[in-house]
Amino acid sequence: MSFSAEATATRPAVTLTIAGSEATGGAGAQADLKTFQELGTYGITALTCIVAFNPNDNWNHRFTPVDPQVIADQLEAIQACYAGSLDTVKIGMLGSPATIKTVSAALKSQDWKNVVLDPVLICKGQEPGHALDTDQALKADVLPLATFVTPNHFESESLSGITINNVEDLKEAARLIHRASGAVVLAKGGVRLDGPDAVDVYFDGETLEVLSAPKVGEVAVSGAGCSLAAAITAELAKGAAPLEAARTAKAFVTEGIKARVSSNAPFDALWQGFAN
Ligand code: PXL
Repeated sequence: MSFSAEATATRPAVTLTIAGSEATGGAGAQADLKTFQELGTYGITALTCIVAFNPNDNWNHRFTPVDPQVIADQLEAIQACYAGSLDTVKIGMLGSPATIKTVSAALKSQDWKNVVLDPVLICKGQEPGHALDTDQALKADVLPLATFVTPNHFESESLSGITINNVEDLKEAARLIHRASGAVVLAKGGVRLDGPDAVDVYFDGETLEVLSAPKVGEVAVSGAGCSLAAAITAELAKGAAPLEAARTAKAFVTEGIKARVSSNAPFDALWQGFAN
């Protein structure tokens, strides 16, 4: 293989993630970029915050927001650089109302084909109360811009306003979130619902489909949610229909969980490179 500077005939689809750094590499922008690479899209990143787990305090999150002006600068560079070819974005952890304002202003400054929102309201180990003002701002300023939203169990309860104990509840939540946002919804039960399978509910306003795969253990793996939404983003950018993107993403994440990487942290991390 030769590495020439000449333009290649095929250009990869460009996928942007607006997300936080999770320093140990399991979740956040790192998971998104690895997923984009594996699925053949050209990944770019605007960082919203830096998360550093504290090994001396139960691996709790230390959260540092990136200055809103610095977020705006990154997005300005990205949007100028890829004007005309950037139409697909994934939104991960935003973390504060100020960040949400900055990101929603940048999103509104251009047209998008796909805005995939992983409405990260809370991470493992955080208190729900921390997320309430972020929750409100996300609903008001970003959810209306989303074309595809991937809430987990907690986020589905928060966005739908109902309690979710089983698949029927998850279906109802998916319908309610679709009605409120107009977006395609993949509401994730993951390991949170009882039973042998990890069940997610897809609803696009017409088609309701339960996506199911045997659970790989009963413990949540770091990066599963990020990688799922990133895989949906990559598939949509390559032209897949939403249901097909969701199916491919679910299969990708299931394989990535099977190949998970353990470390000295008390949770494993999904490995996107399972095929290598
Ligand atoms: O998995 C949710 C998530 C997203 N983004 C960042 C995170 C986490 C969880 O730790 O740190 C940056």
